[in-house]
Order: sequence, then structure tokens, then C-alpha cells
Amino acid sequence: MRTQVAIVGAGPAGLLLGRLLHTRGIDSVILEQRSPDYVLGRIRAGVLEHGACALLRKAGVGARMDAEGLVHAGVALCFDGTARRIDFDDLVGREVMVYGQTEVTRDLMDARAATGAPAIYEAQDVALHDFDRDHPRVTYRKDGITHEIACDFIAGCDGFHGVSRASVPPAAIQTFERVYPFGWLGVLVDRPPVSPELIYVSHERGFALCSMRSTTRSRYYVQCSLEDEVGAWSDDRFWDELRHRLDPASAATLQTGPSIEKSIAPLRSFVAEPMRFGRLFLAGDAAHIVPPTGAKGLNLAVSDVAYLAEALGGFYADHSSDGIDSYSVRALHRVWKAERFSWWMTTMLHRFPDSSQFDRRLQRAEFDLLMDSRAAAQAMAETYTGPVM
Ligand code: RFL
Ligand code: PHB
Repeated sequence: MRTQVAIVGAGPAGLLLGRLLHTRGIDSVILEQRSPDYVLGRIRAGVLEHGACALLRKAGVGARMDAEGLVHAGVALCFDGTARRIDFDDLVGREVMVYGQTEVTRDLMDARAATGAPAIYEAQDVALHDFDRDHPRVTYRKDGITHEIACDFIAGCDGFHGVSRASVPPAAIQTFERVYPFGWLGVLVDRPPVSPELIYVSHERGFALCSMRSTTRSRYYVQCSLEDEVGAWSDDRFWDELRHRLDPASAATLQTGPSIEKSIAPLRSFVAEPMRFGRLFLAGDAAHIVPPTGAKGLNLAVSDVAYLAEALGGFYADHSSDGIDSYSVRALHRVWKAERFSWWMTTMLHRFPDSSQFDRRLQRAEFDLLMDSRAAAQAMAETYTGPVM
């Protein structure tokens, strides 16, 4: 088989890249190691920046998001029981959309199926070859048979544990990492959210987050120990812990119920530089990870592939390599700003095992600055809602 761009991974980065290339008349083949149901079963991000929404609309995959997504004009921050609102509309005139990653992925899968463009699921042993030459190839095994795809470029959109970044010779890549000494225990529940907007909570007992997927389905998180097992957290224990950390008004109105999903995610900051190696490009979690506190993971995947599609579009339409030559620098400029924001939100709101009362007072001072200074709140709102793409 031959294609212009071989895309490894059918998460949001790979599927959206395929869609953006299609709208520019560029062929692609997507290779995914899991089944469609497995990909759709992963509960992950929930917040789309203003610019990510605009891009999905432009790519013709925004209709259901606009019909079913929830526009949020602010978030609440709660520190030791006192909750205050950050008003995005007033501060920066922009909003975010609460629309689950699962739904974005489903819309992109449906759009790809409608075009008939190939997406090969349950592809095993995907291997990348010759991306340092003019004619790269990707091989994979399906139903016991080995296949080869000849291509012009490879897009590594296969997440943090994928094969693409791992295929780069170690001497050609530099990585930067911080692993946080705690995780997030997440619960999905078919109950209306405790508040119409997200609440980010900092409490002596640890961080918590009240989010949602719809007006009837909520997503809640509490900071937990990395040693914790999901099985040790009964639903009752989870709700008790969440109530403890919330402000009194929210704790009193929280509607609890049986969890329909419960999982623990570790928190990590990670960046690989550069994001291009000859004819291989990395995009999304394959190149970088942020802790979820800033809600940036999915949004970075979207902006990476927007830049990459533009770069490849320039190559095919105008025979210009300017875009592909500047892709890595352009993407990393945005990535590091999101890394800083996600690290800052994480540091301000979580309880660290070795933290002192001095550290806690500094966290309080960060919160007070956001509440007292319009400039500080504006900087937070600008970064949370995201740049205009
Ligand atoms: P994905 O979504 O991980 O998709 C990568 C795809 O590549 C496939 N794959 C392979 N395919 C072929 N061959 C191989 N060798 C392959 N290896 C892997 C995988 O099966 C998968 O389908 O990366 P992408 O597209 O870059 O999208 C990034 C986002 O998914 C990610 O940034 C966010 O979901 C991060 N994230 C969260 N972000 C938020 O903003 N808010 C959250 O609440 C949030 N929760 C999360 C998260 C990430 C998590 N992970 C990765 C552990 C919770 C979790 C558990
Ligand atoms: C979520 O809804 O899962 C979510 C929302 C905001 C975050 C992280 C996760 O910062």
C-alpha cells in the first residue's frame, strides 16, 4: 500500500490530523493497535479551549459539539473551603467548551468512516523505517499477515507509550520530565454536577476537582497516593473524601450515586525535543505530557496537528518546506507555555508530601493574588481558555 502520510495512533491527535489532511486533499492511512471500542472506552479529558473548538468546526466536525457541549464562561477556585469565581467572559471575552474526549474521538471516527479513508484498527507490531531518508515505510501485522505502507511522511500520534518516539535514536532526542508524587482518582457518575461550572479545590487533605460530561453526568477527582489501589476506594469513601475537601455549600448539595467508572491516573510533565526527525513528526502525547490540572493535554494535541497539517499542506500545495522545517519550534513554543501553566496550577492546588506550613502559606498567597489582582486573574483566564489559533 502507498499513501502520502502514514499516521500512527487513532487517538484525537491521529484522527484529527487525518481529518485536516483530508480537507486539504492529502491522503493518509491511520494505524491503531487497539479496537475502536477500546479507544472510545478511555475516559480522559473534558475541556476544549476556545481555539480547539473553532478548529473542530472549521474541520467540519463541530456540529454535535455545538449541539451537546456545554459552554463555560468561568471556573471556580476553592481554597480551604472558600470558593471564588474566575470570570472568563469578563476577563478575556473568551469561553471554553466542556465536551468529553470520548465524544470528540467518536465524531472524528464517524467523519473518517464517512470519507472512506483507511483506518486500520488492531494493527500489531507497528514499526517505523527509513524516516531519515526520502522514502519512509511503516510495517504492521494484522491477522497474522505482515503489511507494508510506503509513504512520504510519518506522523507519530501514538501517545506517551507509543512506538514512534521510541524509534528515534537516543542521541537525536532530548527529554525533560517531572513526575509528581501523587495521582488523581477519578469517578464518573450519572448524577447532575454539583455546580454548573468546574470547581478546582485546594484543601489541607489534598486537591479535588468537580467536572462534568453533561447536565446529568458528572466527573469528579480527588488527589490520592500513588500507592493507592482503586479497589481500596469504595464509592462511599470517595464521596466522603470529596465532601471533606469542598466548600460547605457544595458539600451540602453534592448528589452522589454508584460510580460508572473509577480509575487512578499518575501526574507527569514531559517534553521531547525536537518534534521532527527527518520525515517523522511527533504530535500530541507522543511528544509531551502535562498533568491534567490545567486541562491542556487534549488541547495541545489539537494545536500540534493543526500546525502539522498546515506544514504538510504547504509542502504539497506550494512545494515549500518552510512549514515542516519550522513545525518543531512552533509547536514547542506553545507546548512549553502549557507545561508552565499545568505545572503552576498543579503546584498551587495540590498537597505535596514534603510541604511545610511555609509552602501552604505560599499556595494561599497565589490564590489571594488571583482573587485580588485583575491582571493575575486575566493571565490565568487567558491561558486557561487558550490562544486564538
Ligand atoms: P492518545 O489519546 O493516547 O492516543 C494515542 C493512540 O495511539 C495508540 N497507540 C498505538 N497505535 C499503533 N501502534 C502502537 N505501537 C501504538 N501505541 C499506542 C493508542 O492506543 C491510542 O489510541 O494520544 P493523543 O491522540 O496525543 O491525545 C492526547 C490526549 O489523549 C491526552 O493529552 C489527554 O487525554 C490527557 N489526559 C487528560 N487531559 C486533560 O486535558 N484532562 C484530563 O482529565 C485528562 N485525563 C489524560 C487523562 C491522559 C491519560 N493517560 C494518557 C494515561 C487521563 C489519562 C488516564
Ligand atoms: C475532566 O472533566 O475530566 C477534566 C476537566 C478539567 C481538568 C481535568 C479534567 O483540568
